[in-house]
Amino acid sequence: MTKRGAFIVIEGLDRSGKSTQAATLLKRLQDAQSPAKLINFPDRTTAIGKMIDSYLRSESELDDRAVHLLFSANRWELAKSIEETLQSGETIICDRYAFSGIAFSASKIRPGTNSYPLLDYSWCRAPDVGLPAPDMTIFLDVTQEVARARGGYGEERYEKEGVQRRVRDVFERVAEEVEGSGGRWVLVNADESEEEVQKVVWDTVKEIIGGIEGPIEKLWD
Ligand code: NYM
Ligand code: MG
Repeated sequence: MTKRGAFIVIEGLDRSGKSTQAATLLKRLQDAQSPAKLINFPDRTTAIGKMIDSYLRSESELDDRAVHLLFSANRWELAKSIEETLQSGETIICDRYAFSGIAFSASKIRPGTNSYPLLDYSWCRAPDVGLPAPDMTIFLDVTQEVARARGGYGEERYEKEGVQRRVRDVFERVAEEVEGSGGRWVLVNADESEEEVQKVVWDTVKEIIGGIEGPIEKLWD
């Protein structure tokens, strides 16, 4: 039986080193002659992605539920191409996925208060049910202190310490649910040096880069 590509998601807070690690992982796979491709969410190049981009850069305002659904729609518009790529035998490394979708939306506070959620956790999860499920999610866990030492956050919406702290809490619940539903969630200490994290990531994915037997699972199904 021919194997399909592995679907590897890299998740984490802003400043956790996701994009750097995803790019290095891609290079290592290519060096090992293992066909692989890197994608990221939000994919800001599509029509939906452009609306998200403008929202993140605070150039537009959108209702919190509306933007949550746009993030999900942005994944759905690429779902078919993800499946085709995996079936063709190519591995996908994906920088953020539905887990960021839940974590960032379900950590929003009600305006003028400190209480959350504004959007209920299961409401946030619902639109992503049925998407292609990752074979493995690597969560790059960075502490607030190290993120700060890396030069702090950028200018985009959500790139603030209070937001990141709440997002981290919601990610813990996401991790439990992924594991509870049979998914693989690997927590990596992202406070370590770039090289150290690279080593751990490579050791973690090595076993699945030869391909996967069996069907692509569906998320939260
Ligand atoms: N983000 C990302 C969401 O709020 N929901 C989602 O579904 C996804 C995929 O977008 N702060 C947020 C997390 C980030 C922001 O992502 C932009 P990046 O990877 O920093 O460009
Ligand atoms: Mg960012």
